[in-house]
Amino acid sequence: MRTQVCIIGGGPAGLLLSQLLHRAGIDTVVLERKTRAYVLARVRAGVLEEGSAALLQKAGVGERLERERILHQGTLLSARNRSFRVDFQRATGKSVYVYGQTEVTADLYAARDAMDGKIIEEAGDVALHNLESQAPFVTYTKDGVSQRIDCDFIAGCDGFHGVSRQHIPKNKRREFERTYPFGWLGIISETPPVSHELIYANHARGFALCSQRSGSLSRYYLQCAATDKPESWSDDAFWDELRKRIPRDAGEALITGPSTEKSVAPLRSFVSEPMRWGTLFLAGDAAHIVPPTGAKGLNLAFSDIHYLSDAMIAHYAGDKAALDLYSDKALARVWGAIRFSWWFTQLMHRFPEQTELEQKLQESELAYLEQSEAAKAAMAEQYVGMPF
Ligand code: RFL
Ligand code: PHB
Repeated sequence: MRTQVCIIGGGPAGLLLSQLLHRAGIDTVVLERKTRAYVLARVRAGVLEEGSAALLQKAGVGERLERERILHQGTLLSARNRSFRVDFQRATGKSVYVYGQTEVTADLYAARDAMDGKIIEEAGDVALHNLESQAPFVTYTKDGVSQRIDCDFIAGCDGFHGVSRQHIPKNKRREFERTYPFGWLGIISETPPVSHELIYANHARGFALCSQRSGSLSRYYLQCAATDKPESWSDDAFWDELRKRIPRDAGEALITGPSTEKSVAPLRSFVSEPMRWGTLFLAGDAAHIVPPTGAKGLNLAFSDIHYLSDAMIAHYAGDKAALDLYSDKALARVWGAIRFSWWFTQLMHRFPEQTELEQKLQESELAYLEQSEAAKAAMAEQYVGMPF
């Protein structure tokens, strides 16, 4: 088989790239290791920046998003069971949208199907070849048979555990990493959200987050030990702990119910540079990971795809230098989000080795954020997303 761009990974980054290139008349094939049902069942991000929503509109997949998204003009931050508000709209003139990653992925699959997009599910043993030549190719197995795709370019959109990044020689790649000494235990419950706006709570017992998917579906998270197993947390234990960490009025109003999903996610900051090697271009979690505190992961994957799709479209239109700028442009925005996510994670979590001095500094910074419009504006500007 031959295509122009072979895309490894059928997550949000890979699907959006395929869709944007297709609309510009560029042929793609997407290779996904898992089944579509598996990809669609993965519960992950919930917050979209306006820029991400605009990109989905541009890709022609914004119709349901436009109807169902929930506009959030601010967020609540809480310390010691007392909350204050950061008004995004007032500080930046921008808002964010709550619209689940599961919905985004479903919309992208539907759009690719409607245009007869080539998505090969359950592609095993994916390997990339001849990356430094003009004639790269990808091999994989499907139903036990080996296959080959020849192409002009390969987009590595296969997430943090994917194979693409590993094809960049170790001595040409620099990795920057920090693993945080805790995880997030997340649940979904078919209960109305405790608050219209998200609540990010700093508490001596650990961080908590109240989020949502709709008026009747809630998403809550608790900071937990990285080694905790979701099975060892009963629903009752989860609700009791959440109530202790969030603002008092929210704790009293909290409506609980059985969880329909429960999982523990590790927290990590990670960047792999450069994001291009020969004919291979990395995008999304394949190149970088942020802790979820700033709600940046999916949005960063989308800004990479904005830069990459523009560069590929310009390349095929005759601008042979366009692709050379991709890695630097994407990395500049990536480092901004890495820094913001690290800052917000440091501010809101309880670290096992935290000294009393560090705790006082954290309290003081939260107090400053509460009092200072300038500090709120800086936080809001980054939360709603820097322009791209
Ligand atoms: P994905 O979604 O991991 O998709 C990669 C795809 O590649 C496939 N794959 C392979 N395919 C073929 N061959 C191989 N060898 C392959 N290896 C892997 C995988 O099966 C998969 O389908 O990466 P992508 O597309 O870059 O998208 C990134 C986002 O999924 C991620 O950044 C966000 O989910 C992060 N994130 C959040 N981001 C936000 O912007 N806002 C949020 O509110 C937010 N909350 C979160 C999050 C991530 C979380 N977890 C579980 C890590 C909350 C959580 C709890
Ligand atoms: C979510 O709803 O899953 C969510 C929201 C905000 C975050 C992280 C996750 O910062």
